[in-house]
Amino acid sequence: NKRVKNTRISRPFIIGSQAWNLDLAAQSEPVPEGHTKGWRVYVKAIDGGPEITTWLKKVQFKLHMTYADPSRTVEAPPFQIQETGYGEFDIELRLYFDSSSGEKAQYRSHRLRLEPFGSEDQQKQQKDANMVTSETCEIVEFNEPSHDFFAKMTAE
Ligand code: SLL
Repeated sequence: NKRVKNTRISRPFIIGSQAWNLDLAAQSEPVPEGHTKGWRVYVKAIDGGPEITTWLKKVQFKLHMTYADPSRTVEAPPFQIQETGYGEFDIELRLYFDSSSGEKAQYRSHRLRLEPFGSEDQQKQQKDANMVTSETCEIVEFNEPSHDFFAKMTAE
């Protein structure tokens, strides 16, 4: 599986989280003591952007060590974890690529935000919607990709 010289493939994608206040009376499942927020963290394509499933095969999310099983692996889309909790922390992500690529996993970090942030207007919107969304646009780069992987990526 030779490499394609002087070539780089770049793809944008999103790492994000959403958090909301739990309505403890309305929960169907019991919520652990002290947990006030629901949240999810995800890796996804940009709306209208290129697919990520061509290159992304698995995501490992490493949560705060206060979680019973902090290392969560998702092997198919949606690449997402949903949880409840009380505190903000940095989530460590490891992205695993299509096996034809021969690429090593790449590391990313995402700050889980539970409280409204940004300008006053933005905070008001987040409060009114009971939804704090925090997303960053990321780019993954494959330098001198393998022939097989290059073929897959350019066949999209
Ligand atoms: C803080 N430095 O104090 C952070 C720590 C801990 C987050 C946040 C619950 C875990 C569980 C949870 O939200 N942990 O009960 O399983 O703000």
